[in-house]
Amino acid sequence: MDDFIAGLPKLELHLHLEGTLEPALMLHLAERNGLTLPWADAATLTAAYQFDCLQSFLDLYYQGCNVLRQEQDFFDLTWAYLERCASEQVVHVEVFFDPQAHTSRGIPFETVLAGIEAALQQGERDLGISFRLIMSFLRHLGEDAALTALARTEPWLDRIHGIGLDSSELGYPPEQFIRLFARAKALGLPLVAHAGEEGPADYIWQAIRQLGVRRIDHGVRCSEDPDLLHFLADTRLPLTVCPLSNVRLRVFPTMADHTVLTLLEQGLCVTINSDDPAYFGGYMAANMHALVAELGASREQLCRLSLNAVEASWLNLEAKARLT
Ligand code: ES4
Ligand code: ZN
Repeated sequence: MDDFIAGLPKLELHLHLEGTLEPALMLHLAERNGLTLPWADAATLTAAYQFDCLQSFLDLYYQGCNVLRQEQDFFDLTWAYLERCASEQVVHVEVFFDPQAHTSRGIPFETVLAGIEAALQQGERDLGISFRLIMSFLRHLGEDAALTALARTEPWLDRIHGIGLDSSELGYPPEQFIRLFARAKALGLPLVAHAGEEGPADYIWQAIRQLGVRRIDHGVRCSEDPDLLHFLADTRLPLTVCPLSNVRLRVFPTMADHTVLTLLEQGLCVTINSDDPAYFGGYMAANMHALVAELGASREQLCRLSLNAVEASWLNLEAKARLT
C-alpha cells in the first residue's frame, strides 16, 4: 500500500501556503529577518501545536505568518511546499494565500504575490506541477475590510485564479459576505468558501445559494442535513476534505470517526487535501495513509478520491483527460 500511495497521481485543492511553514523554516526566516520568536527551537515550537479548536490553531498560524516579510520569504515557503509535492507525486495544486494576513502587517501585496508566483512558475517549469492561485479573505476581519482588500488588488487580478473565504467560521456565516462574492463574480473569478468545518450545514447552503461557490472547503458537516447530502450527490458540487486537519482541530474526535469514506460511498465528489500540513502533521500522502490505517480505505477508494480531485479541479478539459 505504501508504494501504491506513493505512486498514485495526486491533486491538492485545499492548501494554505502559510500553513506549509515548517518549524525549521519559521525559525530560519525569523533569524534572517532579525525577529525573536517565543520558541527556542523546532522541538519547542512543534510541542506548541496542540489545538482544541479552529481558533486555537489560527492564533498560532497568524503568529507564524509574522516571519514572512520579504519576497524571498514567500518564494522559499512556496518552493519548499512544491518540492514536497514533487516527492509525493502531487501533479497539480490549487493553493490559497491570505493577503490580509500580510498587508495588515505592512507587507505590500506585490511582495507577497511576486514571491509566491515566482515559485509556482518555477514549479511548473522544473517540477511539472501545474497550479491555480486562490486569494482568500479573512472572515473575522469582516466584509468591508475584504471589499477594500479586493479593490486594492484589482491591478493584479489577471494573476489570481479564484477567490476564497477562510479563518474563524463560527459567528461569521457566509451570508455576511454576499457583496464580496457578488463583486468577485462580476470580476469573473471562480468562487470557493470554507463552510461546514466548525459551522453548521446551513453555512454550506448559504455558501452555495447566497455566495454562488463552485466548491466547498471542508463541508464535512453536510452529514447533518439529508437534503444537503442529496443535493451534493446529485450536483457533484465538490467538497475539499482535510482528514488530518479535522482530527487535529477536533472536528472529529479520532480518524476512526471521520466520515469521508461514507460521503464518498454516498456519491459525493469528496477529495483529500492537507489544509495546513506543517501544523496538522502531514502532507497529501500522510492523509491518505491515515485513511488506510484508521478507516480501511481501499486502493479503489483512493483512486476514486484522486479522480474526484481531477473532476473538482479547475484544469481545462484537455488537462483533465490527460490525468484520467
Ligand atoms: C484554516 Cl483549517 C482552516 N480553517 C479556516 N481557515 C483557515 N486558514 C488556514 N487554515
Ligand atoms: Zn482550510
